[in-house]
Amino acid sequence: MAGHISKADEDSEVKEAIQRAVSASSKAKGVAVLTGAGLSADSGLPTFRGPDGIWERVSAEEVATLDAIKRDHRRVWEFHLDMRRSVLGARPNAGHEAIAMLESMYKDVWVITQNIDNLHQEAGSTCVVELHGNIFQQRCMDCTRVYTDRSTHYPELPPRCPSCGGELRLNVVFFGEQLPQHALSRAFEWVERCDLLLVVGTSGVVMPAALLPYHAAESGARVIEFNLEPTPITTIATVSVFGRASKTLPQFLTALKGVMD
Ligand code: BJW
Ligand code: ZN
Repeated sequence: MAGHISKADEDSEVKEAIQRAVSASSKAKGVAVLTGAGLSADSGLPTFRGPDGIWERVSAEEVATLDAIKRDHRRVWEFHLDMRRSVLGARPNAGHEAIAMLESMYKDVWVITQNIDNLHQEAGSTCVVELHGNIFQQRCMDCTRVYTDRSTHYPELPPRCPSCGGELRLNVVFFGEQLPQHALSRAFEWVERCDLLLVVGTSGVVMPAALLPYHAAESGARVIEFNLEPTPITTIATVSVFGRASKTLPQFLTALKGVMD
């Protein structure tokens, strides 16, 4: 049928893209990986954008801004406690595991994630920088102490700081807020030092994280993208592998092992 792309054609396109990705990667020394919500989609966690995205159900202004905290902090907490429950029920998928396994193949592997779900650490990646915080942390709005906490029920919302009694907020980065400076500068340093950047499951529209692939390319690194569909990053990528990251990343890793052993 005219215009119809068969499953076999799709599979061979992916295979061919993976071969090109392997050729572009086999001689790399330092590897950085930038990840987004699409990587955790196959762990059952929703993405933010797109038809089934979180921002289709609830507006970011209502639950992910400083204004939202000022207006209705309890609502912001309830939304994120739901998210914490979902994350507690999620396990790293084969994509997270493939990224962790890169450490056995390259000397330096740096993971830069926009995700707040802790799944890279659970999969065994040892060098992870979190650009947008972590759903299992909260910080005091008065004394700034940070607490790690996996609770999903509190007698009072927002919960109070055990040390000074101030209001605790999630230690995640909302729209209009600065990213943690140490995390952001490390991320820029790593993409500058790497010669290969894998960009996985991100729409590439949220600043300043979306600048990292451009910075890597300008600093001479090859950029390989893994996504379901084209994004703004596709235009600068050496190769884009279209498909589910939980499938394509392990395929990439296996093919890469074949040429590096
Ligand atoms: C798959 C798949 C599968 C699916 N396999 N792939 C300059 C210009 C314009 C705007 C700005 C700017 N500078 C700052 C801004 C404002 C704003 C911004 O960027 N807005 C844009 C949206 C326009 N940025 C900020 O406010 C940031 N702060 C900042 O810059 O401070 C300085 C400043 C402030 C004000 C003005 C100027 C400067 C902070 C951003 C904080 C983002 N926070 C969130 C929420 C945190 C947690 C929470 O509350 O729940 O972080 S928003 C949300 O988006 C979350 C994500 O980390 C982030 C990125 O999303 P991601 O990961 O890319 O996911 P999706 O859903 O967008 O995409 C999923 C992708 O996966 C898709 O491409 C799918 O195809 C793919 N996919 N399944 C492979 N199985
Ligand atoms: Zn405090």
